[in-house]
Amino acid sequence: MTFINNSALVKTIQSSVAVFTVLLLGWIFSSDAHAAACVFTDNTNNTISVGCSISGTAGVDNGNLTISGATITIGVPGTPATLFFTPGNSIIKGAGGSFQKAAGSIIQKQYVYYTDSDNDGYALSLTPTYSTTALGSPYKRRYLMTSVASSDCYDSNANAKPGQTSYFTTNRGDGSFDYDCDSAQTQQYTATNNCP
Ligand SMILES: [Ca+2]
Ligand SMILES: [Ca+2]
Repeated sequence: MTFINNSALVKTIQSSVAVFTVLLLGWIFSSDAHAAACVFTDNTNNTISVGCSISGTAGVDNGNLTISGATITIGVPGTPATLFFTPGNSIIKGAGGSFQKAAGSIIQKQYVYYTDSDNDGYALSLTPTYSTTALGSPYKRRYLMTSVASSDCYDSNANAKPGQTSYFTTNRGDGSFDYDCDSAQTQQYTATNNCP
């Protein structure tokens, strides 16, 4: 067995450990990319005062966004993101407010739409459409949707939608009686009786 008793080697290892520790702590504490995801509320003015991060595309539909005393981090290196605000609204930098944009990340004025052909507030697809110009029907702005958490199972009949509690005597239009979008056709009356 060989024992190494080389003070230069020991110092090199010690300095390497120190450098690694500094880098690790820097990575942990300097990056807002690990901040929680920003939470925005549509159709009202939002104020962000705690650092948060954005991945993908996020923003406020029909409301102003004020950043104050905190940093909004948009994207991470290698994965840019978009912070949007809608036409007629503003992004306001208050005292101590800032943005940290990864390369390729943008702040953009644009609309966010969903396709809602039957105008029941539920979209057939939960993938939004972003546009810098206003779009008409069947596009509906996100803040006007009833929900973008559940999709419309049939976008050609406004009575067929998530949460529907009424029953109907005719099919919704495609032969199905699934009006509440639970992927089942539920009968209101299931008992069978003989007429006297
Ligand atoms: Ca719909
Ligand atoms: Ca529908």
